[in-house]
Amino acid sequence: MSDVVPPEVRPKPAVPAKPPSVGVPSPSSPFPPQGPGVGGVGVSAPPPSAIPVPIGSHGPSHVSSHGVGHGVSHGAGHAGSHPAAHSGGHGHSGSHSSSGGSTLLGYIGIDTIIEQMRKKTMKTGFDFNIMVVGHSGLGKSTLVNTLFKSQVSRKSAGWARDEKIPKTVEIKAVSHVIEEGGVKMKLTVVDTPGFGDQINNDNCWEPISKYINEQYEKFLKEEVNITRKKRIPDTRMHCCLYFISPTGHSLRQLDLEFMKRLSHSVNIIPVIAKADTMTIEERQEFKQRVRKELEMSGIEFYPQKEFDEDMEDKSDNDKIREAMPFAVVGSDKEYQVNGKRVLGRKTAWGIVEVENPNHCEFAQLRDFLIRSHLQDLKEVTHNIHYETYRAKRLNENGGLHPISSNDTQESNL
Ligand SMILES: Nc1nc2c(ncn2[C@@H]2O[C@H](COP(=O)(O)OP(=O)(O)OP(=O)(O)O)[C@@H](O)[C@H]2O)c(=O)[nH]1
Ligand SMILES: [Mg+2]
Repeated sequence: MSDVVPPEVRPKPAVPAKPPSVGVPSPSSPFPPQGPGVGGVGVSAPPPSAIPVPIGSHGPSHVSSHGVGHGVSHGAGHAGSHPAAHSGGHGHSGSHSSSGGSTLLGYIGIDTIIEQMRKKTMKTGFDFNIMVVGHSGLGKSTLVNTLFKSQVSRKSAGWARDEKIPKTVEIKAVSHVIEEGGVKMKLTVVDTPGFGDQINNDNCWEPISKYINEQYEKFLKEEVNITRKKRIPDTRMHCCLYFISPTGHSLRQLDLEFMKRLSHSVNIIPVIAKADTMTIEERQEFKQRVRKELEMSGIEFYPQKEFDEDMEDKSDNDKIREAMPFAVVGSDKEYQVNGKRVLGRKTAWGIVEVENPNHCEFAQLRDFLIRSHLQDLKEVTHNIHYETYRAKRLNENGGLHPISSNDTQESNL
């Protein structure tokens, strides 16, 4: 893993790294043991314990989170050397064995599963899908561009600099295959039209809710097909960045309503838009206020407390929950700052640097999404949100039987 990324593109994660948990969780976990769709790695710089795991439909992802965490240093360091070391004798017997059986056999090689999983992930790659939602004009489309032009995907830097981003009028998915250290991630960001402009904003969440459910439906249809694809393309939304207007005042009723409805079908990550319009104090105060209002309205955003798997998870996620919602700034323009090209917004009093943690929390958001919680976002999507949709759909159909291809059922989940 050490040759994966050159050190200069590997800044320390701005949020505490969370070791990815893979496959079947501990018995206390709320997740049922579902295979497909899970898997993934931190893209830019996985924490030491972040080992890629396959996403293939029935890949060997059934390892407990602790198993993976421990296996990494062992597997990564020794895989390859072990088989040779053991072919000639029992040099390691005793040191690796804990039960009577394995004492007799010596080293078995269970820890090489990590290396095997890593190789599989390198081959298959994985999908990661993000959606941006919120009131009109809050910088959603700009942030989509920022994500692709920032350190998430430096390679895609060829763009028309002076092109103004038009108002978004339809749901649009933009995808990019990003490759790092031989691991391929297909990152899709789904841009949505802003809402709140109409005189009547009733049910303005419907098109977005429909889109989310359509992706679940697509996946479900593939799953219940008699001849299933070896790997089902995953277009399900793994998270939804919900843009909050930087008003400094209470959240709008529409925001609360929207988040409440969506939070049952997708991982909601609230973000404060256009953070450059607030002072540091205003930003801190507003963040606190938003957290409180969300709590009072019973809106659970990601990472949801109820899905913390253990105390370590809880303590890591508590820190993140206290830092949310991340206050972000978006831009697709580059400027020269101290001899370096940076993404930023040029103002009369200076340049707001998008990826500078002293200026805004975009880097924190990016690290949280990709370096520490990517795997977990995929798991919660698959094991909780998709599972809820699937159970409801299969019940509606009176059991497990294939759904015909012209069945255009839409769920009101
Ligand atoms: N100050 C500031 N302005 C921003 C930021 N991000 C985007 N903008 C500006 O806000 C305006 C709207 O940006 P868009 O990205 O089109 O906003 P949107 O949310 O996609 O708008 P709709 O498609 O209408 O929903 C543009 O003039 C952007 O340059 C930001 O972080 N700070
Ligand atoms: Mg837009």
